[in-house]
Amino acid sequence: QYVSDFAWSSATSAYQIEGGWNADGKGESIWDNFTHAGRSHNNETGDDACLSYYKYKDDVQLLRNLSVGYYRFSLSWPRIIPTGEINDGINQPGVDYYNNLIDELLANNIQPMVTLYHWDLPQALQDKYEGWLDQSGIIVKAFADYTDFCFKTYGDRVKFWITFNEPFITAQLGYGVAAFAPGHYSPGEGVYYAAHSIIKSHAQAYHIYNNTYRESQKGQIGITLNSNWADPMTRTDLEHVEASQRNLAFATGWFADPIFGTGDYPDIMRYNVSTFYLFPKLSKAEKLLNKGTSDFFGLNHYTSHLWLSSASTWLYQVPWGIRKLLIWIKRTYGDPVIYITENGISEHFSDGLDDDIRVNYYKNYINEVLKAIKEDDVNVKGYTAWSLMDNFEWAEGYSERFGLHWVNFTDPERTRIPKKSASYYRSLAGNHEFKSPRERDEFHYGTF
Ligand code: GBH
Repeated sequence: QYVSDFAWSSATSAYQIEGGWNADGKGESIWDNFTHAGRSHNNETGDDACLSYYKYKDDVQLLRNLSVGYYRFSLSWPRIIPTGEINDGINQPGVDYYNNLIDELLANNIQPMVTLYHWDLPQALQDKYEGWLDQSGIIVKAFADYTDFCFKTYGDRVKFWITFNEPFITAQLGYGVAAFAPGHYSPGEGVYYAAHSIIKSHAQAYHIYNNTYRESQKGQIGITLNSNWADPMTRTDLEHVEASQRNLAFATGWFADPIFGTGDYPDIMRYNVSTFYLFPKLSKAEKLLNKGTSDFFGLNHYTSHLWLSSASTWLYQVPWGIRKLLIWIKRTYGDPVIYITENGISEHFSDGLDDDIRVNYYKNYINEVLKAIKEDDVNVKGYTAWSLMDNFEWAEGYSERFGLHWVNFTDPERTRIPKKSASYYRSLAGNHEFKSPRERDEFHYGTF
């Protein structure tokens, strides 16, 4: 099955692969701080990770061997602006690192998809202003200045921008339950205020791009949300249907309604939260500023509630969940262009190159994406496999491997070796194909 102009991609993020945590003038991020305080699995850190700060040319060759046309990676804000505030100065070697990576990608015919914020806030912004909890406007301004600098510096070559990766996770895990950096515990209230300033920051960045750079640079800009599918246990029992709707509103609508919908938070969310806590308000002007600020719906999808498991306790294999979710996004948010910006599965640290679990996962999930495109007319323009290589899995350290490439973390060279899934993914991306109908039927009808 051939879908023309489909963007095949693979992804990583700065803190998870770069290493060089304090190299050449980089500032400390909240993840440096969090892991140095021993807050992740086994006290593991991203100090070295996959050493991609030094080995980016090797990474580009991995991508080339995968035959993908795109690479989704993120910029480390404190590598570019060590304190987070541009008036304190920029770090030229950090700026150059991304210039070199972008040039190397383009020289190999791979288009950069750049995430501006994949969780590694400059620690100084956390210390001085409480990071995303700040409601004074300083954090919004700092992010706006940073993104403006990135558009100006890299926008001649970068045509696909993602402002935030999974703001839900930053708010909920970073400022709610404190499982992720910066480890601030405020589940009832802080969590909603962190989200509030992220949404405003996103909108500012979008308008800066739209007003100042879009015409000359001709790129797209949007946001990536994570979303699980919440299937109601039955469709005939109202309680189950409402539980599913509540879950989708709290997990996805929280950010999607302001940006892709009405401009405001979902009513069902305000109603439920306000019963116990203060829930932030968006003014009329703010709603207008939020509404429509994404050229595409960036979707990170891994799992649905609840079926076959994996190495990650939260990740169940439910291929049809992605199709249902895609249909739901189409219906709820007016048929947006959708890029799947992450999808993937983990294995254990001890697992090796024969990753049949990942081959099957990709086969089944990508098959459901194809059905959503062909049979349900969902406007999916791209698909991204998480991840290009095994890397630092946040609070789980190195205990979970998500890569198409296996990384030897005890080898100072951090050698990367393609797994079985790399050649499978290459066969799809290289042929611009999903997969043969025979295989598709076998897996679809055989397994589920
Ligand atoms: C994505 O998040 C991230 O964008 C990426 O950086 C990450 O490596 C990848 O997924 C794989 O996890 O407290 O039990 O919920 C996906 C959402 C958020 C799911 C954090 C796991 C932590 C475990 N992830 N969550 S739990």
